Amino acid sequence: SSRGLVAHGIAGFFHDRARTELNIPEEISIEAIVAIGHFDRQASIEANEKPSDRKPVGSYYIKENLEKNNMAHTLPELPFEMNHLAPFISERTMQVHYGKHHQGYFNKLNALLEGNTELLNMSTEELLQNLAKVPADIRQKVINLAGGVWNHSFFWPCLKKGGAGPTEMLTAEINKRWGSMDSFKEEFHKNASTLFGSGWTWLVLKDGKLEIANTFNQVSPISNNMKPLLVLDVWEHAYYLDYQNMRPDFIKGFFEHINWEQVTKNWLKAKTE
Ligand code: MN3
Repeated sequence: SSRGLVAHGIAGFFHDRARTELNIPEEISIEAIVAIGHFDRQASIEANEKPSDRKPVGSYYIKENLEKNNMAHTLPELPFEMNHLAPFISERTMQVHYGKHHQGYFNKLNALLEGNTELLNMSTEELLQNLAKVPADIRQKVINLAGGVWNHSFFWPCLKKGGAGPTEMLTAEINKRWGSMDSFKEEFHKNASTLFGSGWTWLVLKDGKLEIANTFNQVSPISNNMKPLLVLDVWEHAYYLDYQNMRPDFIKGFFEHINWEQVTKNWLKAKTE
């Protein structure tokens, strides 16, 4: 059945009904709400309902929160064209990875949280940083799905073809920590190539220090007080069409496609937080 979204410009006759059906607290003005759930269009037509009889179900969204959260759980635009990274990452891989996997995490997360206004009004970042607020029976699903959303949204801007190297300041920090850029790459490569199964290899700021860390499945370092600066997705779906089982070749290509401007931005932001 099709769903009609009850969104912007809700007709006046709908206000009271929406407030009642969706339990919108008195202190929230109807103008502050950007979308109030949805109604079942097909069922409504079949029942020969007048629009004023339609009952909204689902959730209401607070406009201010949606803006703050960049529309809560909607897929961000890719910062480049699908074929931008080829042949390092082919257009086909991008279509599947971004269009199916990343989109899939959004869809499943939205479906999971449907009806839970408190959680829907938290950004993916807030969810992952406040897992204790998530009911225990859906917590693992939120780790998987919100992690899948956030990690991929963080990953794409880390990639770029033909970018410049790290800034002098960041290079100095990496040298201080690993001795040289080559040693940093060597350790990153080792982490990424030996991660068993599915996961991510990160450069993070942890207690103010640069560290390389692996996370499994969709676990995000932001759930563990780390501030991500750079990441590589080493799930098979990230490279299998282009490299089959040769993950090390994919990692080698990654070092040639790091958006160091973005990493520097992440680093400067992490340092001041
Ligand atoms: Mn992935």
